[in-house]
Amino acid sequence: MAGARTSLTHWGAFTADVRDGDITSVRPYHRDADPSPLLGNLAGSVRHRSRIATPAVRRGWLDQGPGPSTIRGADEFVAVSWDELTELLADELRRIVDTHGNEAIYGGSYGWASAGRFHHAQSQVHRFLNFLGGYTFSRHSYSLGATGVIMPRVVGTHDDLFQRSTAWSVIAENTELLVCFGGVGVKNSAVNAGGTTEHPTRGALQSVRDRGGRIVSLSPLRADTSGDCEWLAPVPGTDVAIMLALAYVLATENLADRDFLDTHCTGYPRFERYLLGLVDGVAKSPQWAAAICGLSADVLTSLARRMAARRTIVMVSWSLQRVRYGEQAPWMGLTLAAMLGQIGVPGGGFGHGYGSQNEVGMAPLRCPLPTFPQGTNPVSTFIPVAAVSDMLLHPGEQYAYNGRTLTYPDIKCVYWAGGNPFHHHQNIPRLRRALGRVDTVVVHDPYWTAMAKHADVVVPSTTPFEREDYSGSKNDPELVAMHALVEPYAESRDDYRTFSALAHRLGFGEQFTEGRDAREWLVHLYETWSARLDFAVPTFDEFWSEGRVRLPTESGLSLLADFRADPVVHRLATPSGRIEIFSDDIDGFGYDDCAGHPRWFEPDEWLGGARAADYPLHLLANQPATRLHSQLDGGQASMNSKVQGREPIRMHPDDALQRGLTSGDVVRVFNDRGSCLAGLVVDDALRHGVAQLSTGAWYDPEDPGDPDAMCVHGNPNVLTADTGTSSLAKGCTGAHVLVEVEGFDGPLPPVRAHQPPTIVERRGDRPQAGD
Ligand SMILES: Nc1nc2c(c(=O)[nH]1)N[C@H]1C(S)=C(S)[C@@H](COP(=O)(O)OP(=O)(O)OC[C@H]3O[C@@H](n4cnc5c(=O)[nH]c(N)nc54)[C@H](O)[C@@H]3O)O[C@H]1N2
Ligand SMILES: Nc1nc2c(c(=O)[nH]1)N[C@H]1C(S)=C(S)[C@@H](COP(=O)(O)OP(=O)(O)OC[C@H]3O[C@@H](n4cnc5c(=O)[nH]c(N)nc54)[C@H](O)[C@@H]3O)O[C@H]1N2
Ligand SMILES: [Mo]
Repeated sequence: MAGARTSLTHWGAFTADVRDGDITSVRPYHRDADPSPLLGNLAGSVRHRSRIATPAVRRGWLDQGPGPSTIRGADEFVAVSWDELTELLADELRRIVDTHGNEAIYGGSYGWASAGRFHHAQSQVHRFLNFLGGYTFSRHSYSLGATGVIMPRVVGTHDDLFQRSTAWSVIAENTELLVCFGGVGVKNSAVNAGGTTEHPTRGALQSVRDRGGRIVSLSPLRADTSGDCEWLAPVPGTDVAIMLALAYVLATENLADRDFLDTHCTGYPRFERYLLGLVDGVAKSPQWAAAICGLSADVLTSLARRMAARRTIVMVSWSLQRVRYGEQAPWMGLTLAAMLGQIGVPGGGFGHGYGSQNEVGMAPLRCPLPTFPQGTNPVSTFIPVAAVSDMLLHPGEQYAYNGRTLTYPDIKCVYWAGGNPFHHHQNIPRLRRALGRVDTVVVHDPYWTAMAKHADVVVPSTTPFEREDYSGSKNDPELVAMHALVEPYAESRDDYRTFSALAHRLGFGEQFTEGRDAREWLVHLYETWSARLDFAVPTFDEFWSEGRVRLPTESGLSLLADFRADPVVHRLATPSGRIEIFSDDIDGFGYDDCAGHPRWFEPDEWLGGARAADYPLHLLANQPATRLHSQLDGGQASMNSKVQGREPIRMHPDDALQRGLTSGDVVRVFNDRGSCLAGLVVDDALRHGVAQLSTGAWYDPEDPGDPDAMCVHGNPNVLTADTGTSSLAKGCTGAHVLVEVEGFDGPLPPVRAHQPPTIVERRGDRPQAGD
């Protein structure tokens, strides 16, 4: 059958060679101009030793029953049969619901899991829990916690900023100056939620250069932009001060577009009073910003003048809002672009996340996608997603969020499928204590991640390569068939099958499955989708054998072009219908950490603050170039980058020299929250005083019984602060943290991150997992 072995990941489409039940090599999709190096993690991943072979239950939970426990993460597991697992888990869910109500189940289950639309773990778990009677859910994402709340308030949308962003083709043809806060990195644009078949970023940047356009990358790391650019390396966390200084030059040199500010924005005069120092006596001048950001006042002044003189797009990466006061950078970037008056002009204006994810700059589809219905949640209790530890540790407490006062529910069961909180959450020692408070932790995953090791009930899922599915992204032109490449490993099952069995046992099997198996759902979803389209697509069978369907897209978009052309007809979904440089609503909340207009707040974790006396290195805990988050950390591309088996940490030569360290050393990275080992790479392509340790090395505590144990592998989330962006959004702030680094001279602890925990057989007839 033609294309029988095509599949796809969040980082690209490919054809696979398989042998002995595993992928041996992959070839990227031939139409992908810039395939992702992350494809290198796939070979050997299906039968990797870190796979979960059988259902398993934590010894203490099995023997003593559900309840709070400090031993999670250090206990042994008992292998059980699927029938036992289904019975134990269904009974426990029934107990929780009957005793504590559905609100006591936290089913936010954040995480990326697989690109397939049917076996999308979050959709599966949410549909299941909805039929169970509901669950406490989460809002927003770790990706865009601050943006998700601030941008709808000030520009009336969140999704459109990405899905209807100015097309790369328009930038390639029109932009003269790209000013990229956080760079415009091709490492990140490798990835797109729901999969991708094209990677245009590198090519588009080259087209800009070929036309004589210039790229200014403001980032502590040179690697954040591919190819030639003007690299300005400010002190991390100071971008808002830089943007204010640029705005100050525009305001004081008569370079701001007053017409655009009058007709399309509201509140500029109030913001300008702050900018000029009429409110607090501090003019936000280039001299003021220079002392904060470490770039010279002349550089800032001349950049502002160049921006006003050319077709300029202000790009703000998502990383800039994953910090304390993260609401300010996207809001100020938008304000700066509004002052330049080029919003809605081809190739000018504002962009958020070019180089953060591949969808930005890709043309949107002209049609919907097939989707697996999740049903409705009868429970209305939710948390902002990164408040998970706060919630578990503070049941019944009130907190401020987006103009409201909410109360944390009393959670008894944490149910996770398709995410890894020991990857994504901050302050892991605190997370471990928080998880210790609940009665039951359930985790579905194909791999023994740290989250699975901290669970009571462990459900072995299949990988996307052991089942059938298809991709789907609102900004990718193809729907790709994900064929089953190999048989499921050991006793692993897809999440749909697990939830179907649980649903049957709990009495809502028919409602959950609607009588369909997975293949029948794929056909059903495809056929109901294709019947709604106003153009013809192949039948399911044709699609399945062809391996792909090409879908129509909208080309040549410029963000907010309609609004620019007619701000009355195309008013924004903000209270004023305009861009809100001053928001009466936000001002009215009276928060001391987010005011009525964008402004500079001194971060807690930055080199200009008091903490830097003890922890003088600014660590960027950014997304890894070698994998997607924690996924396939044991794969070849990821493992090749490790130093003595530890995640690489990059440091400037001066900082290494000062500490007597050289490349290849194992170092201890620490602050008052925790510590980890990492492998040193000395590199002059970052600003001095800055270190970089990507997320994603699997958490590997030296003593699994001690929540404060050192991670011997290099997970930066043992160091990061579990603090929200502000009272407005309470978004994730994991991007930055202050640390100190020293040589590690003791005997090197072994890395056990990718090994299964101890698993015992309950009865003699069952195989031992991990063999
Ligand atoms: N310090 C710091 N922390 C951060 C960030 C940062 O910048 N700095 N970035 C944050 C961001 S933006 C994000 S999005 C998060 C990402 O955090 P996550 O999305 O939680 O990370 P992943 O490693 O992608 O976790 C996905 C898990 O799903 C599993 N999985 C794959 N397929 C399936 C399946 O079919 N079924 C089931 N049940 N499981 C499956 C994988 O094995 C993996 O364990 O991290 C956040 N954390
Ligand atoms: N390869 C790969 N790609 C990914 C992911 C992955 O795990 N691996 N994850 C995907 C996901 S879920 C998301 S949400 C996006 C996230 O996209 P981003 O949030 O944009 O990604 P990061 O890698 O955290 O940050 C990008 C760069 O911003 C720079 N930076 C950090 N802090 C500052 C600062 O204060 N000022 C300035 N000027 N620059 C700063 C860093 O040098 C960093 O390399 O990435 C996506 N793409
Ligand atoms: Mo993300």
